[in-house]
Amino acid sequence: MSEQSTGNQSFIAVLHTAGHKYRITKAVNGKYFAIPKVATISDALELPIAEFKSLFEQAGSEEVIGTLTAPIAADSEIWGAGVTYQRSRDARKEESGIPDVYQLVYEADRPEIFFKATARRTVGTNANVGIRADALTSVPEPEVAIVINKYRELIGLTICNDMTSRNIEGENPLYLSQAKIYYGSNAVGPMIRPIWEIKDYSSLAIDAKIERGTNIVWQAQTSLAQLNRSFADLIEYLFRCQSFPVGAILSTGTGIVPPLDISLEAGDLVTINVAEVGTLVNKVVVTPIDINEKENL
Ligand code: DO4
Ligand code: MG
Repeated sequence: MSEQSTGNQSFIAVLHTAGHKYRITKAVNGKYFAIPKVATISDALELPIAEFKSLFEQAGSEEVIGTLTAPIAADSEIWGAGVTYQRSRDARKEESGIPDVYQLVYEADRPEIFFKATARRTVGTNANVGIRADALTSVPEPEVAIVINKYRELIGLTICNDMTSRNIEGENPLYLSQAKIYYGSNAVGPMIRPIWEIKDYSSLAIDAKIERGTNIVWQAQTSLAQLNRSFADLIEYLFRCQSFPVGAILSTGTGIVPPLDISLEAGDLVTINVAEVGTLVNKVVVTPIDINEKENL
C-alpha cells in the first residue's frame, strides 16, 4: 500500500502512465482507479463540483498503473497568495530593505496574489526542487493550496512548497518573480484531498522540516487557523478580471518561515505535512544558470 493513501480515505491523484503524462485517478487504499469520463484534472475542473463528485464516487472498477506525479494537468496554472500569516509578514519585514510594503499588504483588503508556476515548472512528491544558483539564501514555503474549478468552487486541498530565493526578494520586492518563478521552484502534492471528505479544515495542522544528512536543521509548525484571509476571499480576488477555463490551484501563503540563518543547501530534504491532506517530500538540488540548455534537474 502506498504511504500516501491511508485507510479508506480517498484522494484525487495524478499518475504518469504509459499513455498519459497527467492521468487523473481516484486513489484509495494505495490503488488508483480511472474516473469515468474524466481524463485530467483540467477535465475535472471544467465540471461543477456536484458532477465531478458523482463521477469520482463511481470510480473503482478500472485500475490505473503509473507513477504518482504532481496533481496538475499540462495546462494547469498555479498561483500564490502572500503575506497571509503574521509570521510571513514579520519575516519579510525582517529580511527586506523595504519592509513597509509587507505591513501594508497584510492589512489591506486586497491580498497579494502572484502567478507562481506552470506544469513545466512544477514537480510532485519525491521529485527534486531547485534553489537558484545565483541566490545567496533560499527557503521552502510550506503552504496549503486550494484547488478551484472554473465555477470558483473549492474542490480540494493539497500542499505546495512555494520555493523562494530569499535574498533576491529581500533586496527588492520588484524581484519577486525572479525569487519565486524559476525552474524547479514549485512542488505540489502528493495528491488532492477532496473537500467533501474533510469535515473541518479551519485549523488543520501544518508541519515542516529540513533534513540535512541525519540532522534536522529546522522544523516548525502552524495551523490553518492562523491564516489571516478566508479561502472565499482569496478565490474572489483571484478570479477578478481573470478567466480560468480549467480552474486553478492557489497556494494560500506560508505561516512558517525559517530564521534568517537557515538557508537550503543541495542535498537537503524538505518535508511538509498537512493533517488530512498528506506529506510532500522533495530533495533540494541547485538549478544551474544554464538550465535552459539542460532542462533536467
Ligand atoms: O511577498 C512575498 C511573497 C509572500 C509569500 O509567498 C508568502 O507569504 O507565502
Ligand atoms: Mg509563499
